[in-house]
Amino acid sequence: VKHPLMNKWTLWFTKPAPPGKTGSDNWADLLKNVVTFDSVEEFWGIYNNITKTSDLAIKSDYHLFKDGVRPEWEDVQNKAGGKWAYQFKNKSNVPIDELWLHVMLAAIGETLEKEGDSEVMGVVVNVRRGLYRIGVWTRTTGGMIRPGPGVAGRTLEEGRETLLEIGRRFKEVLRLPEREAVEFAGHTESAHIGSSRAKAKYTV
Ligand code: M7G
Repeated sequence: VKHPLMNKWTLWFTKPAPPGKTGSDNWADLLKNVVTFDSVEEFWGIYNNITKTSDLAIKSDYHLFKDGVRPEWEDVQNKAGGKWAYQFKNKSNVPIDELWLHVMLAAIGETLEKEGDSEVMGVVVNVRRGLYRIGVWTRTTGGMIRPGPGVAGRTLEEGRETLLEIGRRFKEVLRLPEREAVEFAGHTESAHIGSSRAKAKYTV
């Protein structure tokens, strides 16, 4: 028996850049599509057979995105969006494998947002020198949406609340204490700066 997921998901992997190169030199060449699945059983089969995050080389990433969405700012479904992110700066004391598993399960189990919302595009873990970063990518930056044919509109207040709710749920999955801040930044800002160090638009 297979337990179907609400959505089909694709796991991607970013290979570490070769020595002397940075991720920006050949971002697209380093990004590899690993596997697509749409059931709970397939998820566990894959999870049990891939390298644990804690065993990955520096500059690796895992990206778990809805099928049909590339884990890139440039994708049409991402370009007006952004990401909630948190950096774990003490790598040796962080149960990163368990945290990343919980974030993946929240994504495929659709518990990162309210029922009926479809803002979440994917989740990502970055392995960097001195830190792990986990993020949730969203379709919008929490703005208003004008109603149109086949489009349910929303007010600015509703948009903002939808986005903040994802941030709060993400923070809960990471079991962060209240004093820690999870930050949201739009991809446009990140793309301009050329890294994930864009200024936060929201924090929870
Ligand atoms: P990062 O992995 O988000 O953060 O971006 P880091 O600074 O901790 O490594 C690293 C670099 O990868 C960026 O400066 C970009 O050159 C490249 N990069 C990352 N992302 C998510 C994208 C993307 O979506 N599109 C493109 N073109 N480059 C990206």
